[in-house]
Amino acid sequence: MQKRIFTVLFFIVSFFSMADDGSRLWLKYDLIKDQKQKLSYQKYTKFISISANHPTLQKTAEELQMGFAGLLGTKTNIVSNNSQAGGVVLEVSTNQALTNDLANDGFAIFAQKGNLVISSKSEAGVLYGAFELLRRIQTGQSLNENIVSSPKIKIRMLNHWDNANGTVERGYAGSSIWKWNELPFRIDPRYIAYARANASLGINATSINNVNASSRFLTAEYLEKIKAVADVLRPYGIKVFISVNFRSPRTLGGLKTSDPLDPEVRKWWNEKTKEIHQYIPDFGGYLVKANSEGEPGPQDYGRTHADGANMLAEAMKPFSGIVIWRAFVYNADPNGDRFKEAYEQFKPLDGKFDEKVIVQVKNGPIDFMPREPFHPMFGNFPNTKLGIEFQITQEYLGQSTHLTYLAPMFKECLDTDTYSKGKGSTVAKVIDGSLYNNPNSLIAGVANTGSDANWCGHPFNQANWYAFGRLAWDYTLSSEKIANEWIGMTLTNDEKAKIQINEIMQKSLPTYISYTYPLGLHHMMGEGHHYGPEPWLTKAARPDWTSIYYHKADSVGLGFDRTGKLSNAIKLYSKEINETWGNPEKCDLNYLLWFHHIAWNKKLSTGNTLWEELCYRYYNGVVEVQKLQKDWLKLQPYIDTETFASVNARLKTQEKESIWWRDACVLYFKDFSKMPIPNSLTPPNRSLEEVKKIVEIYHLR
Ligand code: GCV
Repeated sequence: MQKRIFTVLFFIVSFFSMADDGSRLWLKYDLIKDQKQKLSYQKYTKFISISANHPTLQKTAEELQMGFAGLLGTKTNIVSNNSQAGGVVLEVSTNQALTNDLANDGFAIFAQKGNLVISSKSEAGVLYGAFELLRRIQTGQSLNENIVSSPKIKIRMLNHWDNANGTVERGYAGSSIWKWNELPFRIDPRYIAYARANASLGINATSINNVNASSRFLTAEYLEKIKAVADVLRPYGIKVFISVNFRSPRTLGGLKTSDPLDPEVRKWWNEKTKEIHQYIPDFGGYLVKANSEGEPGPQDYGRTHADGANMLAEAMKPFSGIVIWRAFVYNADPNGDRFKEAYEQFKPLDGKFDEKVIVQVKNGPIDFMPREPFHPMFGNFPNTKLGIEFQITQEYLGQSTHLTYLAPMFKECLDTDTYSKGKGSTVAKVIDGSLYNNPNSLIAGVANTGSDANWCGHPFNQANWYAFGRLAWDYTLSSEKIANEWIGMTLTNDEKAKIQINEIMQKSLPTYISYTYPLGLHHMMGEGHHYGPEPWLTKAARPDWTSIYYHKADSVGLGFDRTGKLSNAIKLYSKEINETWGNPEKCDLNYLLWFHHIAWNKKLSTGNTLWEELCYRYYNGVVEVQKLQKDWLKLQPYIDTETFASVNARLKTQEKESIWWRDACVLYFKDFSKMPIPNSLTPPNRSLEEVKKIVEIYHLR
């Protein structure tokens, strides 16, 4: 008897002291401790009723069943068409007053005849409603009010940069989640966990492979593997897309050309598209990176991006799929300005793309830099469907070691006014289709998932996947609200701790920018790996891959003059934007060096000279990281031990590397400014040569 009691006790103790490896993401469903709260939710747990036998409704019911078991400790049966009270009713309906105005994937949740009804016009909408219900229970919210919600953007997508060999381009969380060598026969349970996590946010599309695409993904062997993944994702409302290599008709089809106007090439794509649909009948479509960074494309044959995209659109005509064509293009012109190149290549094509084509534009004109002004294509292409692409993986934002919460950055871009149709013409309204009456709206995020147990490397990087998904559904949500939800579901529901963690998250991006790219500096990172500082990078495979191309430091000052002398990129924006960003006296300091070459001794609105302000910001960034470290330490009692230790250790690295960035940039620019570091700051205790050595180590083979 005693032995049995001991064994039971042992299991209880080891269960509760078990460290959390983060694998459950924000879908932990741990038991709610507050009895009153638990009781208030239990009144709807007698049953879960589904109105039709549909795989998505079945998955929805199972998710609720699992959620209720974990959160509320109840065993809830799934029934069909129940007529009693006290349960959750899942229904696909067009008749409810509340669902009338909903978008197809929208949902309503309301009490009716003693039940809680989740209603939508589509099965996927019911699934999203169920996840909303679980979110509310997980975060302790009341269910007394009706909930009505519709997505603002139609295609909410993750772009995986995953390769056939299992590596992930710009992935910082292990290898690819797709186990190509095991597919199609073994279905890794993580595919299901991945589908649930995305569905919980309303993400409904996934492009499965790197945009630097291998033709291998179009072979029958790989289509069978992709089909196996698509079959797992389908019940969760997620469509699969494939990134394609434009040269595939040659490499795979044995044709002499991949010219998009060649009839044989067109025939090849038509047949390939048909073949794909035999494996994946609801195939989402193609994602294409063409004539960019060495990738093949229609320009190789003297054709335009529109020629290439429209050829694929033609192949897609018999089907529901679309073609997503990326606008991330730039030529290696030492005298040009990369800022303008996508705009200039695409502008003559406005109105020439097939209606099945969406042109996917990065949020900023260069390349996912920590803070970019919005891409000038937004608002200037009234006759082209434009989608937006953000990067969730933090290539330039601390990768897996720096705590950087990205929702404020995504929102800053979406909320900026393009003024293209007068005040209020925000980037978000260009994207959601409302400004130019475009029904096929798209938002994509480059995924940060990998094989690490916690999916994303840094525990806080999960919040960026979460935030992207929530904003893709509704970009009006505040970054504070999103963070609060994520913290509550992932870290702790202690109110005081939640406030402190939220503060850490909100401060994290300005802190990161302060010690890396203050005042609108950009593109000064280590060559190739894009980690750490390398402002002295003068030679690279292309001039626009160096740092000096962007910061233009000289004896006079710092920054890229985009107002007419070197480039007139500012003119791509509206008159209103020219009046602010175009004027160094009025330009938001956060964007100053994006648009202006400012003299070192120029007094800024802060009262400091440019040089002083630069030094203060670099130094302050380090101080802020040290504060983040201290604030995190105070949270230990509220956070699971493994997560706490992981963040704590990463913050130590972050502190060390913030000093690295500060010393590298201050010492390097000092040689140009010829001014001393302000007296109130302690000068670096190493020389520029010593700092440069750190980067050399990174390049050692
Ligand atoms: C997939 C940047 C990255 C590349 C990436 C490219 C793109 O240049 O460094 O790794 O390639 O963007 O978005 O196509």
